[in-house]
This record gives sequence, C-alpha cells and structure tokens, in this order.
Amino acid sequence: MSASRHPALFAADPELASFVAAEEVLQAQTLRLIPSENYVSAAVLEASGTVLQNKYSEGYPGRRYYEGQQNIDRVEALAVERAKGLFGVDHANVQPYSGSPANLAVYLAFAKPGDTVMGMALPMGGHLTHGWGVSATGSWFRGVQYGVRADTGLIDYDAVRDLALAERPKLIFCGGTALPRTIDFAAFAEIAREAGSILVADVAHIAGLIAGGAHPSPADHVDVISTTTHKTLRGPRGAMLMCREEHAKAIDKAVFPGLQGGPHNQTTAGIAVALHEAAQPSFVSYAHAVVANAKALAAALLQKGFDLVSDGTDNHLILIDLTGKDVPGKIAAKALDRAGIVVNYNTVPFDPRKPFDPSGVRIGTPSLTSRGLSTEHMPVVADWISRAVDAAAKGDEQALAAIRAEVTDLMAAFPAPGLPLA
Ligand code: DSN
Repeated sequence: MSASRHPALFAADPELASFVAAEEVLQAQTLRLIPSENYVSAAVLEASGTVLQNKYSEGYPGRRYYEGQQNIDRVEALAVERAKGLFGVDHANVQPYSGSPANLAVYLAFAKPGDTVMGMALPMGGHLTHGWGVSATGSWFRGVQYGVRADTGLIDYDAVRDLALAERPKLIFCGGTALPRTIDFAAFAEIAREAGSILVADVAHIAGLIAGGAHPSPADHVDVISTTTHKTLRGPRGAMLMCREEHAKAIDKAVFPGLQGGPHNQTTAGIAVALHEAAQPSFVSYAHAVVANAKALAAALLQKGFDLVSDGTDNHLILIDLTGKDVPGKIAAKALDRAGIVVNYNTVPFDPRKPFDPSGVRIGTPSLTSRGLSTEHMPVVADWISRAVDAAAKGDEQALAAIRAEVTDLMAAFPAPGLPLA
C-alpha cells in the first residue's frame, strides 16, 4: 500500500519508509483512545508535506527578513484570517512550533523570570508549562498551583480565588491535559480581574470542541488563548496564540524574534486547511459527536464498575481511576496496547503512586469519532477495556489477543481519515 502512496520515499529510503508503512497499519488497525491524538484528513496531510518546507520566512506577512515571500505571505495570512474567524478573536499568531513554545512565548510577553505564575498542578490535570517544577516555567518562574476537590474531582473556584488573591500572580493559566469537565472561563476571568493577573486559556485539548460549539468559548473572557492544532482541532502538529488587539504586539514579538526563528510554513499550510475544515457544518457535528461518544463511553464504563474522576465527563476525555481494580495504570495501559487499544497511563488527583507508575488511565473519543464510531459502539469499547483490565490482572495473554482480533475486525469497517487502507 504505502509503496504506491509514497513512491519516492520507498525508492530513496526503504528502511525509513517501512517504518512509516508500519505506522499506517498500526493507526488503521488499532482503537486509538489517547485524548490528545486524532487523524488529520488527507488534505491536511498533503498540505503539511509540500515545497513550503523549502522556505525561510522570519517575520510576519508583509514584514519578512527574507525575499521571495509572495506565496508564503498568502498562506500565513489565510491561516491567520481563518483562525480569527473561527475563534472570534482580534489577533492570531499561527507560528508557534507547538504547545510548549506557545506557552513559553506567553511568559516572555507578560512576565519576568522570578515572577509568580499560577496554573493547575500537573498531577491534578494541568500541564507542565503552567508553572510545574520540572519545566523551565516552574524553575525560571515561581509557580503556584491549584487543583481539584478530593470529594468531587472538580475545580474549587473559591480555592482558586483565595490563592490568586494571596499570590497576585502575573499570569493565571486555566485549562489542562486531564480535565474531564467544562472550564468556567467567566469564573476564571473574574478571579484574574480581582487579582490583577493576565488570564491565559490553554485550550489545546478542547480547541476543536470550542470551534464546533461543543464547549463554551474563552474568547470573551481571557487575555490570551493558547492552543495546539493537532488534538480535537484535527490539524497538523503546531500551535496558535490568539488574543485581543491590545496584546497583539507583545505576543507577536515574543514568538518572533523572542523565542523562535523561521516559521514552519508547511505546518502553517496544514493549519490553514484544518481551520477551513473546522469551519464547515460537518465539524460542528463532529465536535458534538466526540462529546456524545465520551459521555456514552463514560456511562458504559461506570456500569462496568470503573471509577472515573469526577464521575464522568463533559468533553472528549475520561480519566479512569484504577485504584479499586488492583491493576495500576501502567500495567493496564500496556495490556490494553497488546489488546489493540491505545491509551496512556496517567496520574489521578491525589494519586498515591508515582507519575511514572500512576493509578490512572486517560482515554478520549476524538480519534474514534473521526473514524465514524458512534454511541452505539461505546458499550463494546467499554467491554473491551473491562476485559483487558481483568486480563491484565490475571496475566491472561490469550484474552488480550482475542480482544485484539475483535478490535481489528471492527476498525476495518471504519477507515481512518488520511489512511486508505482498512
Ligand atoms: N502531551 C499532551 C497531552 O497528551 O495531553 C499535552 O501536551
């Protein structure tokens, strides 16, 4: 298959090409439940692998340090306009290489080393770059962290407010990587206003849901929106920063020349295509289907006796707490992988175990929804997960192999976008 899809690559470097071909088969045959992953369309894939790769373009459209930007300027301007239209913002910068550099640019724009910054603690569902200690953002800045309530698994907005007023951080981040519930951007905005802080919504996980109207938008509430482009938004691996006009200069200056060199123009083109796709009515249906599938999967898992952080989900993501199952997250994740179900092990709030060997498994529905699976399939998925976790506890490899055969069989009926093979 892949030899005909990538003839030049197979001719020039068959070894590398064979790895790509194997990955295509893996992505087609497995049930991919990592909530930060997805399948880009064939159009996004093509746009991301073009001769735009060959061009250096430091600067911004109309203000570059290299000549020959006639086409590159149009590509970037189109991506910017589409981002502004889709998210309802004054300004968009589509150049950040990915989410971590995007967030670092926000620090550069608004804070000085040593300043206090506030974000959700990583083990509670936040992100490394929200001031967590092992990240540069937690060692160059003074990170203070909020979490969720032990009894509900939900953000305690009163506690967030108390911390913000006590610390008066330069930046407050809301959003994260393991948050199954709706983020109340208006509540965060009120807190940031009282504390005199710049509010940053890191919507990397839910950008596609926001674009499709399946999660409230932060656009009217926050100073800066940071997002990757490759999760629910279904674009290539990249990022965007969006803001009101008053912050546009600071953001642009921080991305280039503050932090980065030449933008990855081939990625910018892929982002432009993804934004165009996300503006279509079919994407509204997709975003709502992602949430409907996640809710159905959460309900089916609860019926199977799983504990879920916050008892369910409002979005694309489910955090399974395996504490009561006697199978830690890592062992469960590896067993699920052998069963053809790809997840990641994850800390759960107040996890007694270490981050590299935690109690939870994080799953989500963006990828399976892109393949056309619907709520009727979610009890089957929950059953596979339940059987695989039981098999992991018993070391029953035969049971895992049987599940894998069932998974491969079902996935063959739902071709993945961008991958022609079944
Ligand atoms: N690595 C991303 C995730 O999986 O959520 C966050 O950066």
